[in-house]
Amino acid sequence: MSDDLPEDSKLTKTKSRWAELGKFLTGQLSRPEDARLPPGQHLVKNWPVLDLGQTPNVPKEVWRLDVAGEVEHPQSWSFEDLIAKPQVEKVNDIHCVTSWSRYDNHWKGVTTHELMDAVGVKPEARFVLLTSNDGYTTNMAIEDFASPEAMIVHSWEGQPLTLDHGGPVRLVVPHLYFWKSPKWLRRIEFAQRDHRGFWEVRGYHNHADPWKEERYS
Ligand SMILES: Nc1nc2c(c(=O)[nH]1)N[C@H]1C(S)=C(S)[C@@H](COP(=O)(O)O)O[C@H]1N2
Ligand SMILES: [Mo]
Repeated sequence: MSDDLPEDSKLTKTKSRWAELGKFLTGQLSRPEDARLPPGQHLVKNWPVLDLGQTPNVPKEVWRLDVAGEVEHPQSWSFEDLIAKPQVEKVNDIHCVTSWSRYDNHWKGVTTHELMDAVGVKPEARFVLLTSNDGYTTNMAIEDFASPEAMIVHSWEGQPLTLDHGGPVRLVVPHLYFWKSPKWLRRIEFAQRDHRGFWEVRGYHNHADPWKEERYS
C-alpha cells in the first residue's frame, strides 16, 4: 500500500528535510503567561488542510473501520455501527508540527475507550498502528491511544467532517502533534510491537508530545 504514496513529492521531501534541520525547534518551554500554547507554536483561526495530497473519496455508506490484532473480538464497523455507539462531544486544541495551533475544536464521535471495550483489547497489546484510506500510517503507544480525550470523530463544529479534513471518519488524539491524528481512518491494529508510521520513519518523533517539543527523532 505504501508503494502508492508520493515518496518523492515536494511536501514529503520538504518535511523530511525539516526533520534533518530541526526546523521550528525552540528548545524552550512555553511562556508561562500563555501556557495553553506549546513552545514554537503560533495560533491560527482558520483550519489548514495538510496531507499527502491523495484524498480518498470513501462515502460513509461504504466506509469501513477494521479493528484487528491483539483483540478478543476483531470487528469491522460500518458508519452505522459507529453511530450506534454512545456519542460523545469534546472540545480541544490542535497542535500541528508545522507550527500552527488551533483552539477550541468541537468534535463529536466515539471515544477510543468505547472502541477498546467493544473489541476487548488483550493484555499483550502495547502499541497501536493506524492505517488510512490514502495509505497513510501512524503509530502510538496504547496509553496514548487510550487517552480520555482521544476520539474517533465524524463531526466538527456540529457538521459532518469534510472530506478535506478526513471525512467521513478520522481519529483525533489531541495531546499529540496532529500528524498522529489520521484522516480517512480505515484500520486500527493492536500489536505487541511498535511499527513506525509514514512520518515516524522520516525523521519525526515516535511519541510527538507538543509540550516537550517532540518534533523530530
Ligand atoms: N490519512 C492521512 N491522515 C493524516 C495526514 C495524511 O497525509 N493522511 N496528514 C497528517 C498531518 S501531517 C496533519 S498536520 C493532519 C492535518 O489534518 P487537517 O488537514 O485536518 O488539518 O492530518 C494528519 N493525518
Ligand atoms: Mo502535519
